[in-house]
Amino acid sequence: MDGVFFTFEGPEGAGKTTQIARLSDALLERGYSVTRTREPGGDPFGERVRALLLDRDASPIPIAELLLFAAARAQNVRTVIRPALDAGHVVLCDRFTDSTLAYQGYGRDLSPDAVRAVNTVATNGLHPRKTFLLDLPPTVGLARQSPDAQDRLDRETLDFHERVRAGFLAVAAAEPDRIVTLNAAQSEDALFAQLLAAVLPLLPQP
Ligand code: Z5A
Repeated sequence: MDGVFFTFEGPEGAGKTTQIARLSDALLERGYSVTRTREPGGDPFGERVRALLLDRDASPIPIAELLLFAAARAQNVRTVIRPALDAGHVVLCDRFTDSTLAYQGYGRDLSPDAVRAVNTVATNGLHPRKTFLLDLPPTVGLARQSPDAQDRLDRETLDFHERVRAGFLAVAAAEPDRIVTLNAAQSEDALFAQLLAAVLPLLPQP
């Protein structure tokens, strides 16, 4: 049986990690097998690429940054996501291809066609069944983080983060059937209730 692939997107501090953890628990309680993963990251090699990408002292040029995110994704798709889907799991992935369009496309101003082409190679054509965009203003998300914990991308300019948010919203507007936009400025409980109500009808019986 093929599993179901969900991705979670949004600006920094949107609450993706919090909501994925709650959703995972809720699905496990209902008898589903769940695999959680994240990008960049996922398996040991991807986590090493993540450390390099988020290092405050790193200064990759935009195209090198794009290709490193893609390298981590290629690894995650083939070693974590695809095997879990083949085993019938619900796969919850913290960030995926829409982050690349938003950050490297809109944020870094790389050509959207180039970003899409790289995404296609990295994913081997795998698409999420549904994507949940947790949207909130960058000022709100950044205020939720401690400055000490901020990584290289968190520390970009407010203008960069505004372009990223606009990128996410543009991608969501272009693909309304796939991407569900949720207001991430509301309380954790209210957001989770909306998320769970959107997810459960998409799943087969466990
Ligand atoms: N990136 C990229 O450029 N290109 C790509 O292709 C990919 C990624 C895949 C990855 O880091 C970075 O890589 C990211 C994009 C880039 N960079 N940035 N900036 P990440 O995914 O680890 O980065 P993040 O989004 O900044 O993670 P985060 O700060 O951990 O955010 P989150 O997971 O969405 O939120 P959280 O950890 O659940 O919550 C953050 C805090 O807010 C925490 O204290 C919570 O308790 C609190 N919180 C959560 N929900 C709420 C609500 N509803 N109200 C109030 N407070 C809340």
